[in-house]
Amino acid sequence: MKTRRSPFFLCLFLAMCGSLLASDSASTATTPAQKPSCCATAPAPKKDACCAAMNTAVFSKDSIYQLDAKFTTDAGQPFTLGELRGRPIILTMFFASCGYACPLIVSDMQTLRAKLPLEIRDRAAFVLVSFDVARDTPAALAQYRAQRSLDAQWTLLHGNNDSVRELAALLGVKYKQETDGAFSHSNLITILNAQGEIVHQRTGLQGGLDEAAAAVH
Ligand SMILES: [Cu+2]
Repeated sequence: MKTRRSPFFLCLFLAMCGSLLASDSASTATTPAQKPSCCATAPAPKKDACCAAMNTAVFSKDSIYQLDAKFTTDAGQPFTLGELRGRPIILTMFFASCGYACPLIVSDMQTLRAKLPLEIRDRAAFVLVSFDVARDTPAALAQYRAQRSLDAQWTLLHGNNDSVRELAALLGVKYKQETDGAFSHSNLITILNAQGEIVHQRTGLQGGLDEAAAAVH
């Protein structure tokens, strides 16, 4: 008995082929992927899934856009890192109740922002991702945004354990919750290019902001 293949399975097949190609060869990182026909023709929910898979295929394995990690903004909206694609990113992983290092890092990100030429500053995305998945709920992050007067150019993200660990591994961020609930963690400001690849990291809590600003394009 013959069955007709549905557009959904065709879409899935094309998406899988795209992923395989991306992991097999670094050369695919710079070659734009063929746009599966399903992206143009499938109904909305399938189109999104298909195109999301296609988009991961055009970036190198070092790009944060290879991650399928899902986050929630401080406004309670679902968010994937792919939404920042095409913009330079200044990103830090942090926790909102940190009493020392994280407030200094956020201040440094604000200083760095002021150092950027206006044209770059307008395009840049400033991102804070919390590794305190239990306490830094979207509501807690919204409170942090208000406290620190962070405007719409800042994206504050809550994620589950897997998403946060996946991102931390890619960025080289280490963190560990201590018995008092606070975290010991790397002090890193990461600069990513429009393709989501790391171009610079400011390590520690002092200096290096001119170099970091120069890396933002
Ligand atoms: Cu901290």
